[in-house]
Amino acid sequence: MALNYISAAEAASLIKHGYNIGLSGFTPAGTAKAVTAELAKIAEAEHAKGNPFQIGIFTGASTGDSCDGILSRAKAIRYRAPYTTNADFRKAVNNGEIAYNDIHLSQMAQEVRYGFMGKVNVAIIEACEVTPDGKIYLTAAGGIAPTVCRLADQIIVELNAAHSKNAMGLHDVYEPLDPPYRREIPIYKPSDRIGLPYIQVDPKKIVGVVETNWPDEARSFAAADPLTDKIGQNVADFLAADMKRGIIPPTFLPLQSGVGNIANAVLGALGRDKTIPAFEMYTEVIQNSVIGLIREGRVKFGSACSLTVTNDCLEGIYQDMDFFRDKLVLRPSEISNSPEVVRRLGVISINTAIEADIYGNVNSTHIGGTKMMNGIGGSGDFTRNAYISIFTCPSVAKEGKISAIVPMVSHMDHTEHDVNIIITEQGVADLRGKSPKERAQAIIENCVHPDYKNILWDYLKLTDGKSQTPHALRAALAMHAELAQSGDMKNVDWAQYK
Ligand code: 0RQ
Repeated sequence: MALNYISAAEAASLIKHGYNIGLSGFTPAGTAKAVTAELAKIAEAEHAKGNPFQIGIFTGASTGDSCDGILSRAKAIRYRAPYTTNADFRKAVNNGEIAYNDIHLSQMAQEVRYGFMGKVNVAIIEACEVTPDGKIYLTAAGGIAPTVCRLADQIIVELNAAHSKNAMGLHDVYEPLDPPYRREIPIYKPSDRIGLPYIQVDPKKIVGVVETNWPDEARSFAAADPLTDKIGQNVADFLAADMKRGIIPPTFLPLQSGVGNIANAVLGALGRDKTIPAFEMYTEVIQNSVIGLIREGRVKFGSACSLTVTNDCLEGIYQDMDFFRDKLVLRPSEISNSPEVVRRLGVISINTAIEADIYGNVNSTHIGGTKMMNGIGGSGDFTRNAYISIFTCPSVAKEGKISAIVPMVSHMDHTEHDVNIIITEQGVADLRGKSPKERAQAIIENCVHPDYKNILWDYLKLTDGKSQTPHALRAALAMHAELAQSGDMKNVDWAQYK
């Protein structure tokens, strides 16, 4: 069956008000771009005529501006799941304009399959190659593409020349069966391949192929600075010490690391610490730093869902594919983030917190307890199932007016039961094997900024000091309330809570 080549505008016109669209991609890597950009124009034209036009978006993780940004500015999104990083989307969510369902990334594909979020009408899949017999070769990410391809009534392929055909072979496409027929996911080491290098679809469902040449919209990262370098060094020193003590085996264990500048700095420090042997990654995103470490031989293998790298870095990978082919694999997000596989492999997880409390609960998603930042992403998939779960963050934010360590988190994503280690530039709190009261001592002593240490010791004096988890409930969120009122948590006055 011949493929039907159409324009992005023709493809967008197939998407109707009320539809749910399923997208390829994970972070801006591998996301559909051209059709969503045209869809925003349709929404604006319909709105100008007084007609409603809104859709639901199901995707792997965040997308680029040509999806979440353009569509939220056009007020074309009714519903979306999961993780996102776009500033305009965030504004719309916090204004109450979009229903945002922030779920664990490993659960996205299965919740779509289970029917929790409604029907997938159209899938838009970015590819580096598509064949008339229905083989779709993905680009820089796995995401939920296999699932939405199978469930959607219609598939639109964005055949993007900005991705080299050398990406063919990078992917390992595997979709588990649903309960009660599900079996184990047979990955026993990060480099195991268990599926196909392409998605096989019924070619009759491919209603159009849109040829584009549109680079990924990945963010570039700020250069490491003394603060992120110190956090990274603290992580590397902690892991090296745990290996010396025999807690981490001498062969080391696979690492997961989140996105952002701190994650990049952590990987940099681990790469430099030659007491740590060359290691593997079983992670969701591979950033520039990991590619450098693979080239240097410090990272032996990288299993991930996406190559969230700058475009020059991606180009370098495509050009050197003979070198990278046996050192990288991209998987669908329910496999890259599978709790089952993470626990089996003994992955060490390293993610960034917005804030943590003195007992080890972590907030990864909300500012001031109510406003969404980005979402939980894959941090929960890895944290709860990790061999050692680590959270990093600077001890203060906003020029020291905010302490990242507070008496009680204003929103909780990762509970005290899941969080093993908290690391700031001040030091390391090892919470393993400790009771809540012991954890509070470790966190305040080792992680809190000097400006806030006495404030938190004084908070503990308001409690009975004896309960399993001592709190003074009226005062537990007083530092947040103080920030909202005076703009500086340091102004908190405990006297009124005595
Ligand atoms: O504000 O943007 O105005 O400067 O929050 O903080 O320090 O720039 O850190 O970019 O690494 O983001 C947790 C959001 C950190 C991210 C989070 C303010 C701070 C700044 C951003 P500005 P930084 P990062 C892998 C795993 C959840 C998902 C996850 C994230 C802004 O890492 O989304 O881990 N994680 N996924 O000033 C108020 C505080 C604050 C604060 C920081 N306590 N109160 N504002 N900020 N702490 C990825 C995937 O799953 C795909």
